[in-house]
Amino acid sequence: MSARLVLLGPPGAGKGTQAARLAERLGVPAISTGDIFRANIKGGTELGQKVQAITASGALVPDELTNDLVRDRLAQDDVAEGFLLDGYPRNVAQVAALDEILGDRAVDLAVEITADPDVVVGRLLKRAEIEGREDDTEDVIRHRLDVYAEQTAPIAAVYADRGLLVQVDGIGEVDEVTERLVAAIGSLAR
Ligand code: B4P
Repeated sequence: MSARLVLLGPPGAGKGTQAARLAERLGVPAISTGDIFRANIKGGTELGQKVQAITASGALVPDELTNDLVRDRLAQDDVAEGFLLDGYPRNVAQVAALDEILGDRAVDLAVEITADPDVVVGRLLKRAEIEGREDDTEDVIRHRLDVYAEQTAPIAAVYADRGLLVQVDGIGEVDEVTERLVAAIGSLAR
């Protein structure tokens, strides 16, 4: 079965963590714009050089760069059976760009992982101790949460208006959240 999903949620809600698990259950690739930017920064590519300071500040990368990257990725063969987009779309303009990229092959479902800001700050500060991600300092995390509230949260309403939104509580053990997500996406999961 083909499944085309987008995963929404504030930083630290567990998108990256759950995307890998869900993609495996669905048999589709997980595509994380954040991971792609980080890989480019690490590899010192032209794109990486353009976005390094932006991602470090917690701001959104300009839409043209992000949309082009997603357009190229969704043109690859491995998405024929579907995909799970993690961290994209992230504002209303990116929703429109994704609609244009997909044409008639619209998204099947938008899954929003919800989590309290205090919980996500705690999780991200813990990750900072382990991974040392440049954008996991308390100030930048707070800024990412503001950016989420202002620019990303409104897109849940866009998918809700289309009857495509499901919300899943992201608080609890990782396995517990995975099972909630699998239940929420229902027959799309194996
Ligand atoms: P992302 O990589 O998407 O970063 P994120 O929102 O923090 O999510 P992430 O997936 O890393 O964290 P998760 O919640 O899984 O974006 C980074 C930056 O890239 C953005 O700020 C922006 O600059 C740029 N960017 C990306 N996409 C863009 C777009 N479309 N447009 C423009 N710019 C874009 O996990 C966080 C932590 O919580 C982990 O340590 C995890 O282990 C832990 N955790 C997860 N689930 C847990 C649970 N149930 N219990 C306890 N801990 C848990």
